[in-house]
Amino acid sequence: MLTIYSDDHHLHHGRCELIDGQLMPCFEMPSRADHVLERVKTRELGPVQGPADFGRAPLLRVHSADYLNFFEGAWQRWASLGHDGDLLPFTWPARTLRSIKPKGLHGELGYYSFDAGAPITAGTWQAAYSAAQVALTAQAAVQAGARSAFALCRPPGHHAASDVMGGYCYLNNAAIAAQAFLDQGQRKVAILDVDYHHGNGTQEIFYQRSDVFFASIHGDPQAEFPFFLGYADEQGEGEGLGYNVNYPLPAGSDWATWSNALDQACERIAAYAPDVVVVSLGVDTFKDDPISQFKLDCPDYLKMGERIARLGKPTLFVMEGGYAVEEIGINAVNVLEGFEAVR
Ligand code: Q9C
Ligand code: ZN
Repeated sequence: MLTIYSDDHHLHHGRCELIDGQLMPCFEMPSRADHVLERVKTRELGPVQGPADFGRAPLLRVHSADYLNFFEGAWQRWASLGHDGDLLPFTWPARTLRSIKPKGLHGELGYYSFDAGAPITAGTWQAAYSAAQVALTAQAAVQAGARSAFALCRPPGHHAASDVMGGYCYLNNAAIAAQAFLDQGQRKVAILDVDYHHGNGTQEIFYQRSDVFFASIHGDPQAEFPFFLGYADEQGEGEGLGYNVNYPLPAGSDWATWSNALDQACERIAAYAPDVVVVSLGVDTFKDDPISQFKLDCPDYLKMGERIARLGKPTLFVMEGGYAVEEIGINAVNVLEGFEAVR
């Protein structure tokens, strides 16, 4: 399997995040992608190539121009105010306030974010831009006829909505790739999100559309981030009604519980009969993940890949979460090797 990877992810290294009332070093750190790349190489998964540059146009198919302009320019505005630490939002247009866009940097940042989990640093735009190009380059390989490809994206993307960042995510790599498939002549794309957290950004982007089917298996938002989306009654809206499915699972879920949801998701995807499948590949479902509550073990990821392969569709894997840094490479590449073992 071809892997697309860019060193530019090192340009994004947030300093800290607030967890359980404590400021902690960011769990979403550069060594995550380094470990996955290392495992891709030691397992000889296949060639590793850098991304091509498809420019801004494919990003604009998913994100608003105002949002991209704000994100690209935010660090300069912050730096010109004399700061050199991470730019973090701290006030959002919650229910009792107005959803207006103030002119100042912090007001605008609150408008374009939903949590304080997406720090903007000097290199964040470049890293996120390159991650989106990584996804698009892997997408192009599948579009050109490859059975599968792996977009080793960092930062991740599935929490990023059309004009909102959050949850370590800025640009929705999987959504950008899914839209590119459609723009290049595919008629139906299914996105399977196996990250521990609900893919709220991806769901929002395609919620009113029937040309993208979105299925997500994740920690029950009653108790887990992102809390305000990802419930089982969210089935799509308008044209999109029936093209969104959520499988919220309780804390402590192991492979038996999780794989039952995967079987159901795959049956729904098979019934949709997509031309291509995009997998939002988070491996924070791992038993030792420091911020998650599922109990999957390393060999389970092989079975995950096998089940996805049995859909029999061209498949693009896009890296999302996974914070047990020592095992992230083993688990992510196990999914890819499980996929490749099924012919
Ligand atoms: N600072 C992904 O796995 N945790 N994102 C809440 C807030 C946020 C996870 C802590 C978890 C986001 C791509
Ligand atoms: Zn996650």
